[in-house]
Amino acid sequence: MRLFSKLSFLIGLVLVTLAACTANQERVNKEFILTTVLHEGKPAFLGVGGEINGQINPNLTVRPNDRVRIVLINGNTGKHQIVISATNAKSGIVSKPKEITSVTFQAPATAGVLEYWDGIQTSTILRMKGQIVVGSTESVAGETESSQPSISISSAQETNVVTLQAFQKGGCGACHVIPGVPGASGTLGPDLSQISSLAEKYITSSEYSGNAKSVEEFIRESILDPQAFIAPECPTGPCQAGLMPANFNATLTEEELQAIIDYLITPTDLTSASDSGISSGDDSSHGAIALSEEEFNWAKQTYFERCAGCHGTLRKGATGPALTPDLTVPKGTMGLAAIIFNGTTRGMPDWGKQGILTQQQTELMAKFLQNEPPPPPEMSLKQMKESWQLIVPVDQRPSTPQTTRDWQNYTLFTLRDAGQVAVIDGDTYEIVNTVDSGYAVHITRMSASGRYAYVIGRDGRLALIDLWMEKPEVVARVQTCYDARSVEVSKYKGKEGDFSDRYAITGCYWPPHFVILDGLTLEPLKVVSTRSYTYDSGEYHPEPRVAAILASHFHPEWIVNVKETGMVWLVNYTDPRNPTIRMIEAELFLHDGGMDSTQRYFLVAANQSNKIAVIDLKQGTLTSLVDVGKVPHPGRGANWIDPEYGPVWSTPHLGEASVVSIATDPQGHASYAWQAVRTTPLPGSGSLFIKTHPKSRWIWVDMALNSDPALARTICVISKDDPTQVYKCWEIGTYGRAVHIEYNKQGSQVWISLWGTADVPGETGEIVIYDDTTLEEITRIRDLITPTGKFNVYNTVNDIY
Ligand code: DHE
Repeated sequence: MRLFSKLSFLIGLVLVTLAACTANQERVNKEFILTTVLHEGKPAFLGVGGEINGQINPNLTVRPNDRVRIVLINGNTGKHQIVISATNAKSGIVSKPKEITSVTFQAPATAGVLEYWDGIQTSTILRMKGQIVVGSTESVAGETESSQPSISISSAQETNVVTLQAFQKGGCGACHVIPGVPGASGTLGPDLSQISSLAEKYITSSEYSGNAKSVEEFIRESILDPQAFIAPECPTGPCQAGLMPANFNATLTEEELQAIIDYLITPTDLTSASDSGISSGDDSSHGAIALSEEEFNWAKQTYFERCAGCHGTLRKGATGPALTPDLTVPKGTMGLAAIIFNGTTRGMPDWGKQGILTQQQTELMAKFLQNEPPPPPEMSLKQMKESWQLIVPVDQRPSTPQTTRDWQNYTLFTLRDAGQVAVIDGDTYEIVNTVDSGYAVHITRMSASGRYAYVIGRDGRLALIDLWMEKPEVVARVQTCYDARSVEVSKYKGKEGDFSDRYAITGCYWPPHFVILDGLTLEPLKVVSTRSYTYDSGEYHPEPRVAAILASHFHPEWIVNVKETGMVWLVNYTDPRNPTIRMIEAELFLHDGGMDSTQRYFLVAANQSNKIAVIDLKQGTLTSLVDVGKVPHPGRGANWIDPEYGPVWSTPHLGEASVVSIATDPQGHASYAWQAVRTTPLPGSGSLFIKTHPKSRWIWVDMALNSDPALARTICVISKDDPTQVYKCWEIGTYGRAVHIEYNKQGSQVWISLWGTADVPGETGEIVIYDDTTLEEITRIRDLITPTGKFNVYNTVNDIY
């Protein structure tokens, strides 16, 4: 029996290492875990978990065409490798105790029997081999049961197995530290190492709001009715109400619940007692994370729509953490579902609480995340050209503006969940037209003349709108990728030529590339991959996403921010089919940014590095890396004159409640230049955008992603005369989030979105317009579907912010 020692812990280890051991990115439908043991004096494979648990050289039953993975844990010191007959598939070689490897292969299309064996221990090959039975589940299950020897398990061992399974099923380790439980090192909830003594303290304190009279009752209450009492201390600060799932009543059996309670009161040595070799409850090995085709496709699409932006299409992490199976499987379905449903204080949205995903859907997503990420498709220039539609050729478009409105004072509003853009007259507040654009529209940029608007959807679909038409309409469309965030135009006019309205560029998250297009027709001209090496350690990165793109006024160049490699690429578009690129080393996780008031310097947030990189667009060099607060998110930032430090550019933060201002005047205020000279506290974190205008005395800032709903719909203004503190904050509505600020052309009014919920009548969203002098509300444009970003034509062309 000692041969199976510590096997339960090995399971945890398997789960941690699973993805790393798997080269193949395709979805696995069937998974088995084997370990090596001495059985009756000879080496053998032992099945771990699920239907093969405890069986020597088990038969592995699969269906035709299943994608099968066998994970091998070395149970001793010998060298081992799994080889599959007739497929050429073999695992790596393990030689140290607990070392793990795996092999993934495709089962044949027809029923039959394959063999697996140890490719190293050839002298004992007769003992270290088994069958892979390809056929219907019913026909092979009986065979498996009857033909394989198995190992009996003591009742003490069984109890510990139930305990481990219960912790795994509850996903407790995702949020709590629980000594002795594999992978239980979460920091979202209280550390449970000393829960007995803490429970005694809590139930006798005056703050206690529950009904428990004993430690056991306290733990039971905490699991079944988590809102009864919120523990005061969590590892990262005060514990948050609503984070602990309230559905354990339905998901844990009484036996499992009692096992958890007993263990937390009196932890036992699960290690020595788990000689049985039984799984700790890993659900990956027995299909609990399996999804039907339909569920998998839904989850894949939902991941792309909701999660890929922060966690990466390949799930390797970016703004949010990596979500590869080695990291997700140890958290378990319930642990992951809890995080998806409730969100986290570190910025993960509460998809369940917001009513966007149901409990069942969060569990589906949790299962999806424990599977290997499906490989996303590439896109060629040919495919882009096939998607290209020239709806109104250039010579059939108006030669002069067909409207009497001041089209330069149009503001284009993203109606995010409607997949539309509204063109609104800034003088009359009338909606001039609403046009269909891509999915979850992200941003709009204007051509250098202002006549054309380029709208990019998250699905990589780009729409070109002609603002000179009496009713602005889409004149061309194209799709340049599957996942995009940025678009920009050629703006340079000077000694090196006049490139106004000539070219456009889209920046993609997936595939990781940028595409140069004809600015008037959207014909795709050139695709350039950003797959490359990180600026610092030179690691190859398969998915360096294109974040912000801005057009330089100093050279015919675009500033392309390559997020994961930390490089700013200056792409010269003079000859767009043969572009030259100057690569500037900056900092990892470049995201969004804007220019200083002279437009010579570009300031971009390296958000997860808590820095702002300053690029000199005249010289094409990195000027400085400035330390700011946690997770800066400037949008394009705000330029203004600080009474003490002269011209500054400011950014708020997602991760802390402050606006930091960086001095930007190396000529007039050399001693302050490129330093973070001022921090103005805000009432909350979660800021996405800041804005001002040269004529304004205010700086406006939102806190759209604050977890407190009241702060999320609050806007603050800071006075340029006294920037030491906010001047005033107020809620702009009774629901939703106040997000993104824009001025009208005159710089006299401020437009803010109240971002609601698409399917809640009366709360879908509106635009609130304020007088910038008095801060009084002027009017509201109501019943818009989820308005988010907004872009005034004149201000966007001239980079006024
Ligand atoms: Fe954005 C700008 C990426 C979520 C509204 N956003 C940007 C830019 C990038 C980016 C790279 C800079 C573009 C440029 O200047 O060329 N945004 C991302 C994400 O990866 C992220 C975090 C997650 C995602 O899934 O997309 C994300 N963004 C959002 C939102 O949830 C917002 C609030 C609403 C929405 O669109 O769903 C949102 N992002 C905006 C807006 C801008 C923007 C309004 C332009 C700001 C400006 O003033 O120029």
